[in-house]
Amino acid sequence: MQATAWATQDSYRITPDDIRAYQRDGAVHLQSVLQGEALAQLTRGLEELHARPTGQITRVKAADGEGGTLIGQNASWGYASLIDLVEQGELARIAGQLMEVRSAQLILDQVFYKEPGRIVPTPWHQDTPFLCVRGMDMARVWISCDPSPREVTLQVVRGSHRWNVIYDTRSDANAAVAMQDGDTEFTYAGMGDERLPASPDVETHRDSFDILSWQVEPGDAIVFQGNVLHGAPGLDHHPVPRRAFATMWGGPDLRYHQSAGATMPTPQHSSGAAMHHGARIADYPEVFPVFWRD
Ligand SMILES: O=C(O)CCC(=O)C(=O)O
Repeated sequence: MQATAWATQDSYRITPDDIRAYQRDGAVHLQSVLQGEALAQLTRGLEELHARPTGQITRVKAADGEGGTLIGQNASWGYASLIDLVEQGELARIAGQLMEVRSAQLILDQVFYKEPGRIVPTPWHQDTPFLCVRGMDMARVWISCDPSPREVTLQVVRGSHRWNVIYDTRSDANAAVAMQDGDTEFTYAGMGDERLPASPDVETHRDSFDILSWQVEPGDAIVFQGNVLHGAPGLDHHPVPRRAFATMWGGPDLRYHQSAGATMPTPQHSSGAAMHHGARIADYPEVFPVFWRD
């Protein structure tokens, strides 16, 4: 993947209100970020992954064995449509402007392809404990290519990015899903840090949390800060797939973090140079490629 081209499509204008909402609530809903050919390109990429799942793929079902979700990590390595979308730099710019930083580096991208019928929930979690980075300059751009009612769309706990706590990946909420273990599957086993508190089971105690949810249309984005608690509810009968592409971006001051457990693979492997715990990711553009500069 080469960090060469900047935005080539019509640019989505980030307003001061968008920035305020992102910084205050930890999440903001942006309408029609991708349209026309860019939206078609996203849909093509997700369908290619579903038809030909290769690379770092995880399969998830509901706890009772029903439903099907494919999660593809670093999917933009393997599918031309997704690589191109990332290289255009528009997603990076949106993240960078909401974070109010001067450049945006790719930390991770993932496809969440939920097949129609039984929609499998995504248990509530923070993204941070899965990652080898820490800090506030970390924005996730989640884009749907389907009409997605709030019953199946990503939801967030408002303001949880400012609680100043990183939870572990373990949570009672994880019992809602079954990861399909197989030789070829990418596994989340061993990720996290057991010394951290378990992530709260927000779904069971929804009334105790201030939850933001949105109805989204194809091409809409929800951008949220990496420390935000978030999840997506399941649904018994849903007529269309619920397909989303989520890219995680870091500003230059985000710090490399040597986690006690395993972490998600980085977009590029280190070129052999040791990365130092606490160093700025700006020092490692060969590992976290830059796709936008102001
Ligand atoms: O799309 C989903 O169901 C989950 C997305 C998510 O957890 C993420 O983007 O970090």
